[in-house]
Amino acid sequence: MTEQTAPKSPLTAAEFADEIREALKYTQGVTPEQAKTADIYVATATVVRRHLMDSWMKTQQDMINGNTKAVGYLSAEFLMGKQLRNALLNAGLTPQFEEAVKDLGFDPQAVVDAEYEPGLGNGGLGRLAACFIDSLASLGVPAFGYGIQYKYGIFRQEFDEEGRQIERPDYWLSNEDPWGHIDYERDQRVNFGGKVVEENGKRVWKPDWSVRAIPVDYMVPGYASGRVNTLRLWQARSYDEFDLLTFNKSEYLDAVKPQVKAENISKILYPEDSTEAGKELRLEQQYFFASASIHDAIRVFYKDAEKPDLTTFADKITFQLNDTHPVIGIPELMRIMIDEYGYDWDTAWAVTTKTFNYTCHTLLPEALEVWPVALISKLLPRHMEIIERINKQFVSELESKTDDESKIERMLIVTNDENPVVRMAYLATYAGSSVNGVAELHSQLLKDVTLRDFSDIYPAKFKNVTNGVTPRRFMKIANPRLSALITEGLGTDRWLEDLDMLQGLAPLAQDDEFVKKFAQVKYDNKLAFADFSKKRYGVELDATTMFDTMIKRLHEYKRQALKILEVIATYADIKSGKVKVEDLTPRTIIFGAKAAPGYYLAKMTIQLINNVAKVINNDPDVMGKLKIFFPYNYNIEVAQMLIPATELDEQISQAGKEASGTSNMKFALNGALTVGTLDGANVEIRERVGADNFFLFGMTVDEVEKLYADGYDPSKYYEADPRLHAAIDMVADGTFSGGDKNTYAPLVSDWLTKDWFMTLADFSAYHDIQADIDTLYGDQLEWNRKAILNVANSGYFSSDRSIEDYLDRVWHTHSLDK
Ligand code: HBZ
Repeated sequence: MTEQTAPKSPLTAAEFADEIREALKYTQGVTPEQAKTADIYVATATVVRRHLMDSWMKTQQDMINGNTKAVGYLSAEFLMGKQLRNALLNAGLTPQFEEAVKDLGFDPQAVVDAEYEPGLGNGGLGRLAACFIDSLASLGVPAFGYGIQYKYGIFRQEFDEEGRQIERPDYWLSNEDPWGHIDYERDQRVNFGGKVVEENGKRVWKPDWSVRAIPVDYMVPGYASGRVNTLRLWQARSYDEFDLLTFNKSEYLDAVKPQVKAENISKILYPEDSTEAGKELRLEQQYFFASASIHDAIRVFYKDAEKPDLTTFADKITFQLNDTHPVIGIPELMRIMIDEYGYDWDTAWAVTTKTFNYTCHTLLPEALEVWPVALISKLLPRHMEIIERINKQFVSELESKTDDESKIERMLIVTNDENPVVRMAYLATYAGSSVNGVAELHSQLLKDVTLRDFSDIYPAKFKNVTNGVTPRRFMKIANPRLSALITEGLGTDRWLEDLDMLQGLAPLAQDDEFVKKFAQVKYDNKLAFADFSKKRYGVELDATTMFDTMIKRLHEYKRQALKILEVIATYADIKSGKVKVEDLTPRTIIFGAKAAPGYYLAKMTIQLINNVAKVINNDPDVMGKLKIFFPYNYNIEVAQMLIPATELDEQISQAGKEASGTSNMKFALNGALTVGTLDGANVEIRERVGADNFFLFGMTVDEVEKLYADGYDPSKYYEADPRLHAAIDMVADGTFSGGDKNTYAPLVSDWLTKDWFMTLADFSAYHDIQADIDTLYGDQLEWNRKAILNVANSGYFSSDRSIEDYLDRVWHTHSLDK
């Protein structure tokens, strides 16, 4: 494989091996003979870090000393995935690594696999943050990712005998973390609680407890840019580790109480992906990292000056709020400027409104975060005062712009009902310079529906930045075979930095020889995935069947139920003899999904899928023509194996509910065809790859709205479609629960009486499109031509392009090297 433009390191493989030996000796204290694979991994990571060190320090210096405004990406989640291969690629050290490790007698892939995947995110939002910091570094934009170093990441998922999801703690730090550098000297104090008093005509916050925020720094190496940015994740520690007095009285547990309270803050990532847990601890987490990060930026950019000139703050850094989780940073910057540095309100406001921008990632009203005034008052009393004042100022501003009182009432940042709450999305929209959605359709719906009143009054704030994904991890690393073929087809590997170059593949879709090579790559990827599933999960897969995949968090709006009902309906057709097994296009249907632990129907859907799998996979009548594989604990590692092996990608959410989706982009870039609704970024993917190369079905946003308005009755669809009827009956009659009719009763009852996301209404359309899919699949040359066109026309979905759009439309800054 050529790596023409990847940064060339002067290091030879032999030198690399020597450095690994040295690291083994001086950091781990083992000889190569004693070393285990995990030791080689840690030593290699140490070596790679050392080689990135000069670029890291230079990037920091250039950022601090230059005039280029930096980006602070504030995110409660960074779903990074394993680091080693990415760091090697970006440092230009992959070939030397392969050779050196083999020379030392180890298998390079085993060394890479020895890394434990950090799971510091729930899903799309967290992974997007990881793709974005990769692109920021690759484009040479000075940036910090700021977040929390949770001790426990997203739970490890297991399935029990009954097919139910079990959540196990994910203690990812129980192994050595060679990437994180803990920096005790650059800690920050974060205060909580207490009260606000009047002193010399000033409001003074007297907090009653504090936590020590300690940064753990991760390098974020750019690809071929020579730049290395920083991901700074905060760890919470107590100031009074241990209360000796209490301990001496033998009250051992009480003695560690303050420590426990403080450390709880960075203990666990909330496994929520849609609704709020409503936990006090969660607000503590949000304030903890927002406050520490803002203070940190002041420290970095004003070099610890006693009296920094914060009127220039917005020229030093612009903060992107990744959803509402860091929005408490807005009153925090106000407070810092007014209370800590003595600025007046208007000056603080002018700086704050220039500093923050907000990205919204949802359309579900229940996912828009609100915090009870009572809770904020208790935890952050001074911030509550500031928010009240912002709200007051907002209302008078509105009164000057509109006479519509009900509109003003609807827009209030602090509601004035019996149990008032602060609406964080509204606070961010009012106080930020810009608010953006994450795909064209989503941004439009934000303007037309979710934040309509705001877009009426502040139209210029509303922007769109369509999401993207990093081609380094999700093509080059995940799919080396396709990457090599693309490089061969284009005659260069520069496409990894300029993904629009994939366009050059379009003519090759007509070249049968190239198409066959492409088909071979897909087949080899399927074999590799089958091998992985055998080794990791003990499940045999048949690589000659169509690999049909649905991977995403389990949520009703995403409609995993639609997929499984279609499979069940086909099964029912086989059992009743309506369909001859021999006529079926054999498919392997693969699911990957975690459900929020408290999300009852989502968990029940997981259980159903597992039990449908058990029945269908073992029924001789099916003759192996349909097989369901649901690997537990879907994560980035599994995604990297599965996406390159997938032929059909399921993006079947109810129109108007998926903000964007990002796996849809990864699949298209890896040559899968999509079956999908007109939702999120599917719309833009279809526009780009061409309607002929995308399986579209289902209601549009307008049709969905109309059906809600007319009164939706799912039972009508059940009565009207015999296949749907049969499928739901099979779930209800105990076929997938050992004859027990109660097991899935809540799910069945929800489908027939509520079905909020209209799974039943879209069922027939979804079934009809399957015939088109099967027909095309029967002509492998045609299928693969279309798959190539998907790759060729999806370059737009690089996160490099997303970052360019943010630079242009939102941040108004640029690369250090410009
Ligand atoms: O953000 C996802 C959207 O559902 C998806 O359409 C989009 O592509 C992606 C990136 O923009 N949203 C999430 O992943 N949201 C969360 O994970 C989440 C986590 C904690 C919350 C709320 C939402 O409290």
